[in-house]
Amino acid sequence: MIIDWYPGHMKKARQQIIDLMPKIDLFIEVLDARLPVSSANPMLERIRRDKPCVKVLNKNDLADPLVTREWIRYFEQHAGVRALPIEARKRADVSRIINLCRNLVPGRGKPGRSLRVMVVGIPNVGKSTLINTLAGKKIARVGDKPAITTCPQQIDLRNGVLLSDTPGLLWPALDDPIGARRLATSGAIGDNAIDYIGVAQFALEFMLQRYPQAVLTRYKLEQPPETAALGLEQIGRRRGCLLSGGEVDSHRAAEIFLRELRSGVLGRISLETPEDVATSETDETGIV
Ligand SMILES: Nc1nc2c(ncn2[C@@H]2O[C@H](COP(=O)(O)OP(=O)(O)O)[C@@H](O)[C@H]2O)c(=O)[nH]1
Ligand SMILES: [Mg+2]
Repeated sequence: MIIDWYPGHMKKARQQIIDLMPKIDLFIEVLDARLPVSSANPMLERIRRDKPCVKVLNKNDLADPLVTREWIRYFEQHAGVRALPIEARKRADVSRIINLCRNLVPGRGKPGRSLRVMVVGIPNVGKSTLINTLAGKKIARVGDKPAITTCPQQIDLRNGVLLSDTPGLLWPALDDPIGARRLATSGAIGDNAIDYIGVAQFALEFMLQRYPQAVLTRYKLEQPPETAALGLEQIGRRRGCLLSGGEVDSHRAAEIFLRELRSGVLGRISLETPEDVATSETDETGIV
């Protein structure tokens, strides 16, 4: 999945959401539970103003449950916001979203006064999957490059909720280099657009700090490698990623490591915590 976001695309996507605002009571913002701040686009907070928002932390099956609990507490401190960990394919999780939506907009969600909802988020967080589960049928294509200029229709979910069939598309915010590398690690950025080895080294360094045992066990390493570059080389050797001269093919090793990390075989991993985000905000303002 590659989406090339140019200023023109961003302006159009933003305008599309702004144009629909008068017809929306509430946003369902889809975030990746493994990186719920880096997978958000702060522009949404600016344009939604006081409009209520249910933040769904999707791909909960891949995220560290303890960290996800911290994130839910973090988001629920904000007025007009509720947060929920979900797996977008699970009907039970998705019914909980509808209940939260009703609670946030008490006057709506009844026959004649439907609750009008729009799903928003950056590419690859699971918007289409969620819309399909909400609608109970396949109306949005999963894993496909979304069209930005289609004419949105509302779907009657027959439970007092009207859902925009086209997700509000936000672009990944790549201005913070650490956030961008977390996004690349998660698979949210087209693989052709990333420095594969650099991202794998970033991810491995992170794993060796936060989840060292998962790496040691998975790749049968006796002790933590001194650097991520050395670690990637050891992983490459373990997996037989060798070039003709016997050297490790770092690119293949990087591919294997990132694929396995993303698929969950190294365990449930969260790439950022509320504390990480608070620290980086302090750094930016210079008040360390
Ligand atoms: N593990 C996991 N994968 C998910 C979940 N929800 C969606 N996905 C996968 O994430 C990818 C992107 O999903 P999609 O719905 O197309 O995202 P969109 O670009 O935001 O519309 C697809 O491969 C989905 O199968 C989830 O809860 N858990
Ligand atoms: Mg989609």
